[in-house]
Amino acid sequence: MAFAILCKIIFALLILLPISTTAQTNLNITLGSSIVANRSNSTWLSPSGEFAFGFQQIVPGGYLLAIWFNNIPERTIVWSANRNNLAEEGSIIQLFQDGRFELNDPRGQRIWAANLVGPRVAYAAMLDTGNFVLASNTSRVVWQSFDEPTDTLLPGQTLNQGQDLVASFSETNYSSGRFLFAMQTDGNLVFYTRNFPMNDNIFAYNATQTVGSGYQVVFNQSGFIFLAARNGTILSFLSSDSTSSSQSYQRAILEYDGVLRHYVYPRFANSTNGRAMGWSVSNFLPSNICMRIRSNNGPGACGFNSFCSLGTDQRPNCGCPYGYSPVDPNDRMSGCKPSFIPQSCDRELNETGLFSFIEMLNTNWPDSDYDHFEPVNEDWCRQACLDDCFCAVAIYRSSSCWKKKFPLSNGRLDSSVGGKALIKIMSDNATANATSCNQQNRKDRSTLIIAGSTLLGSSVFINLLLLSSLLFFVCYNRRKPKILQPSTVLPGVNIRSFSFIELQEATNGFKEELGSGNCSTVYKGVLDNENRKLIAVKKLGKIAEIAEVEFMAEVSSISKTNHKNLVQLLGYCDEGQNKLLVYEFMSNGSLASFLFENSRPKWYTRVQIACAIARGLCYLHEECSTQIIHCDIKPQNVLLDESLIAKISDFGISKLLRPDQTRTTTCIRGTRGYVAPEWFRNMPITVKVDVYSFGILLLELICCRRSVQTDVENENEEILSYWAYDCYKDRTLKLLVADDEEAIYDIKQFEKLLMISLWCIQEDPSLRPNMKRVLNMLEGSVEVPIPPNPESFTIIS
Ligand SMILES: *[C@@H]1O[C@H](CO)[C@@H](O)[C@H](O)[C@H]1NC(C)=O
Ligand SMILES: *[C@@H]1O[C@H](CO)[C@@H](O)[C@H](O)[C@H]1NC(C)=O
Ligand SMILES: *[C@@H]1O[C@H](CO)[C@@H](O)[C@H](O)[C@H]1NC(C)=O
Ligand SMILES: *[C@@H]1O[C@H](CO)[C@@H](O)[C@H](O)[C@H]1NC(C)=O
Ligand SMILES: *[C@@H]1O[C@H](CO)[C@@H](O)[C@H](O)[C@H]1NC(C)=O
Ligand SMILES: *[C@@H]1O[C@H](CO)[C@@H](O)[C@H](O)[C@H]1NC(C)=O
Ligand SMILES: *[C@@H]1O[C@H](CO)[C@@H](O)[C@H](O)[C@H]1NC(C)=O
Ligand SMILES: *[C@@H]1O[C@H](CO)[C@@H](O)[C@H](O)[C@H]1NC(C)=O
Ligand SMILES: *[C@@H]1O[C@H](CO)[C@@H](O)[C@H](O)[C@H]1NC(C)=O
Ligand SMILES: *[C@@H]1O[C@H](CO)[C@@H](O)[C@H](O)[C@H]1NC(C)=O
Ligand SMILES: *[C@@H]1O[C@H](CO)[C@@H](O)[C@H](O)[C@H]1NC(C)=O
Ligand SMILES: CC(=O)N[C@H]1CO[C@H](CO)[C@@H](O)[C@@H]1O
Repeated sequence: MAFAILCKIIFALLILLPISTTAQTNLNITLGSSIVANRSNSTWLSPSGEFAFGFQQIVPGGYLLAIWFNNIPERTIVWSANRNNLAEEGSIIQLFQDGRFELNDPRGQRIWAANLVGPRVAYAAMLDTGNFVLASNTSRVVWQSFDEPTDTLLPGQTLNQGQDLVASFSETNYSSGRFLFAMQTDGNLVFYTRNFPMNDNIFAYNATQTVGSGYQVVFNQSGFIFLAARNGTILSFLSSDSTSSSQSYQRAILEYDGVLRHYVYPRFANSTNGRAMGWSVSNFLPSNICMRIRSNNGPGACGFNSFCSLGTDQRPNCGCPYGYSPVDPNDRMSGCKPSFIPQSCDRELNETGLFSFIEMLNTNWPDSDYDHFEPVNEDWCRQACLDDCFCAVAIYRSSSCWKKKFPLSNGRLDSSVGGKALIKIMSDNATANATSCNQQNRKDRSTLIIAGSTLLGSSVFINLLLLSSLLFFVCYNRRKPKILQPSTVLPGVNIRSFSFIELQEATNGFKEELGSGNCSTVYKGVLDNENRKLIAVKKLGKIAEIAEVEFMAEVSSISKTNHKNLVQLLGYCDEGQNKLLVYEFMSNGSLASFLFENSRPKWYTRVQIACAIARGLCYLHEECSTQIIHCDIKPQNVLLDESLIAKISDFGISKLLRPDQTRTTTCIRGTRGYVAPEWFRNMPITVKVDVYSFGILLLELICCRRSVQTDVENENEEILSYWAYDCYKDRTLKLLVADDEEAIYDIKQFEKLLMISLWCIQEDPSLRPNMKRVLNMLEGSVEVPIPPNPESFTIIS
């Protein structure tokens, strides 16, 4: 994800890159002068060189006639003439002999012209204030860019009655967008949502309430922005910055997200005042746009069916609820569409059973409700929405239940909202119900054993628990485990309770360490009285915080699992601080060492391991009495027994190992391991995080290399998931397979597994299949459709 952002930044920089060098140095632009929109990048500069007038190429072959900051690498645009009608290559801006100032395309069709009233123009000039002027022979200004602002005000500029700023459509599309900041002729200064693409205004989301007194917005050279009356009295301060414009570049812009921001950029390295060299926000209005836009028609701040929340950087983020995806992945404000087919109202179909709810706290779509009930309880509210095909979302708050219908508008997520949104989505299990994962075992066992004989002598139980670098132990189960009393003997559970002394003896005083992670260490042991059975004893450290109840609840839920692709829990020890788990010992160590530390294992063995892991996960997700999300699927957490049967370890304990209650997102930037993108986002964590990790693991299995490998010759091969998609898309599978002859021989199967893994690593969790479906695809009982680009889901929250 970080990589994708970087790419975007680089792309944006490329677009806005160095133009100039061929600027004219004479300050008066004489009659007859012109600039052609082409690669020669000629410009007219202001005397100091700080501002340039000319063409910027916005899209290939599409030029914007603009003014920009020329002395900073960003080349920030502050004004443009033809934002809604880009000029093609070869278009020409010309100051004609008769004083007309016009932009024409190569065929002479007029794209834009300065609206001239008054004496004849004698010359033009780009001024150091950022104002481009046309003046008469007596130096009277006939036309100036400051009188036709686009979205930006500069120091020295005023916004007068009847003038307004119109936001750009998006960060990179400079067309007129969805918001307006208007100095009205009645004296009121108002922010409006625009009825895009029409020019009328829908909803005022902030206003100074200065009808009759407001006259103009002034941005003065000391960095103050205020609303003044006709007699000069200041009616309202909008912003101020302590650095004057001699120390910093400044601008105020109504940005595409509807927020007016006052930006500052230090002119010299010695005048940064602790700021970074670059644009930083000094002030912004309104303080929380997400909460202010609430209109009866129109989508709100983020588009229909989306929700808006203020990020830590105080910028509005647009998000889609779980189960929804952006209408246009390239336009974060385009709104969201359900990724499922909404409930049918056909009574004969009765789809009630196919739908369930996702909960979002502090979220609401005010004004989309069509029904309100009170006093009711939450269960009643859920059922009422479930039974009602018109109900898209129910809001439950203090004994009240509101039913909401499509399209949902004015969505917001804010701590002041309170209550709970119940978002009705089609259950994952309802879409893929074809074959059960119990219908398995057709191909695997015999071949596994054959393959097993040829392999490895090395393997000790290393890396059992390299919980290591990744900091994600939080895992939230929507189905809460049943709470047990601490003293209860686990009912119906076939595991032993060990004393600490017993385990101390079995491990010879915790002598032979098999592996360790942040919060636990694993030791090898042997049970003397049970046929010298080998065991692995996991000692949980730093667990003073683990509530007794929670430990036993987790042990109970783990102990109820029983599947041949899960490492079996044999017992536990719970004596105060001493909390240990006893597992069967796995003689062939971890998949990580099997796959990466020795010669390449057989293709067929690797495929069987993939199927085995899929079966284990499918069981955890769908078949145990308490659904278990693993949260940390990776080769280190898959162990191999003496017959090379893969077993998943460390499931069910993610809650016990969390260092704190929050998702920690530090240290992850830039690397892309096994962690699903929703960990970084404000999205619910579901079983789909395991599907994602499985997808990465599957890629590693078929390609027999690590998901991130930095010592490769070709940079675009570093991140396996990106490279794999490229190879898939470009039909260059051979690059991926490399010299793996067995895989080359079975290239059809290789491609199928690749396609399955591309489905699993979709950034949008709702696009990922569930594990049952993954298993069906692996087993061949379900076709594998063409996977989309995993990255096609943009970063929206
Ligand atoms: C740009 O246009 C000018 C004027 O037509 C021409 O002289 C120049 O060669 C062109 N430059 C490029 C790079 O096309
Ligand atoms: C004009 O700018 C483009 C990219 O911004 C650059 O590739 C090209 O070399 C520049 N042309 C001249 C004549 O400087
Ligand atoms: C620009 O032209 C005007 C009018 O011809 C003249 O008064 C002025 O001195 C010129 N300025 C410069 C810097 O050449
Ligand atoms: C400016 O131009 C007008 C005609 O447009 C002419 O009458 C006047 O004398 C000129 N003034 C100067 C200072 O050249
Ligand atoms: C910018 O957005 C507008 C409105 O959606 C669209 O019509 C136009 O094609 C876009 N321009 C570019 C360069 O993408
Ligand atoms: C200036 O105008 C404002 C608003 O119209 C008014 O309240 C104020 O009294 C005026 N001040 C002076 C000094 O005239
Ligand atoms: C800008 O406005 C502020 C606030 O009224 C004032 O203190 C300051 O002197 C003004 N600066 C200039 C250069 O006019
Ligand atoms: C910062 O450096 C610039 C030249 O780079 C100089 O003109 C300016 O006076 C310096 N400002 C301060 C506050 O030292
Ligand atoms: C639809 O099916 C559910 C059970 O899935 C049942 O409770 C409900 O009464 C049915 N509704 C109608 C209208 O038949
Ligand atoms: C799907 O799962 C939900 C709980 O997540 C359950 O209530 C529902 O009955 C399941 N539906 C089917 C068709 O298995
Ligand atoms: C899913 O399978 C269960 C039995 O496993 C069946 O009762 C249910 O009707 C199926 N649901 C769908 C939507 O096919
Ligand atoms: C510029 C502007 O209209 N600002 C106002 C926005 O709304 C807040 C709260 O109502 C006012 O305090 C601001 O003055």
